Amino acid sequence: MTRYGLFQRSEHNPIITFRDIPYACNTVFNPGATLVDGETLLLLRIEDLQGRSHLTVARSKDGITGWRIKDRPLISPDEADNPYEQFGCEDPRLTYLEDIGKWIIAYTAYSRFGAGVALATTEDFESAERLGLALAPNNKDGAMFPQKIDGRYWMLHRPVVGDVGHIWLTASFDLKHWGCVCCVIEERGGPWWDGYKVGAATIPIQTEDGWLILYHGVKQFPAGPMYRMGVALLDLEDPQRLVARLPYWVLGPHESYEMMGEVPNVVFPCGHVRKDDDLYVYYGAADTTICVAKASVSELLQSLREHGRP
Ligand code: BMA
Repeated sequence: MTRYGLFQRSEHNPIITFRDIPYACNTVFNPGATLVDGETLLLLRIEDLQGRSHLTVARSKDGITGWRIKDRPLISPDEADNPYEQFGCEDPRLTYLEDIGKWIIAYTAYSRFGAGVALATTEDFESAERLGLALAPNNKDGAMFPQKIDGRYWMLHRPVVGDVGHIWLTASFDLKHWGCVCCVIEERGGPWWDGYKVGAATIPIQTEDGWLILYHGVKQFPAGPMYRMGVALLDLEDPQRLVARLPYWVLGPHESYEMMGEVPNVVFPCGHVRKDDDLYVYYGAADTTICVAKASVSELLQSLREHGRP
């Protein structure tokens, strides 16, 4: 792994490209991630040759090499007569909920109505059951917390109103009805690296200091947007309270595979796998390939203690 700052990129990057997919496609990016039976499982966002995205399962023993990729999608806009995902299923985030013994897949359902947050469940990643749209358009970046807090399920999400996109929080007793809506991480405006839009990256990570939140921040340049990753901390018992946020980004487009592609200058993480103190973050590079970078959870927390503020 090559080390710059808090995150080190794998020397195998990009770890998955369209050439690894066992059927014809355009690009593969923005994967959700989880551990299943000790193996890393990625739910890949694959863009087909019509321009629409679907979600396909990949597995690897070490999470970096030797990917075994399914030859058909787990969730695709074709298989369901679902008007809210006719333009595609994008950017999945995977959360295992012990109380129901299933993973929740939160993904962006894209249609002529705009982008909304859809949920599905799976027990084995062989088949998935749709719960439908949880949050109406325009809304993206749904990322569920891995356990109930105060008797409720919680989810980060990013509604867009006009040109403004902050990270909000919502809660539910039954995974169907969502309420208790509040804003937790704001875009910082002006020239900030996360001044234009922010959205959850991977699902929240439980630590001794609070819920560690990886998020993407967007800065608008004349040549187009720049997507980078930052970190923040929410209170463990009351995730509505922002405890700290780093002023600087921790991963941004520097390598050629992040700066060139379908959409240049994008690192867009949707999944992580934690192995003790090591955090492997899986991200889409330039909306074209999949990469991984590693950080130490204790170093991220130390940086937040030293440089973070609410
Ligand atoms: C966001 C999402 C992501 C994409 C990113 C960069 O709005 O649509 O899926 O990776 O833009 O193009």
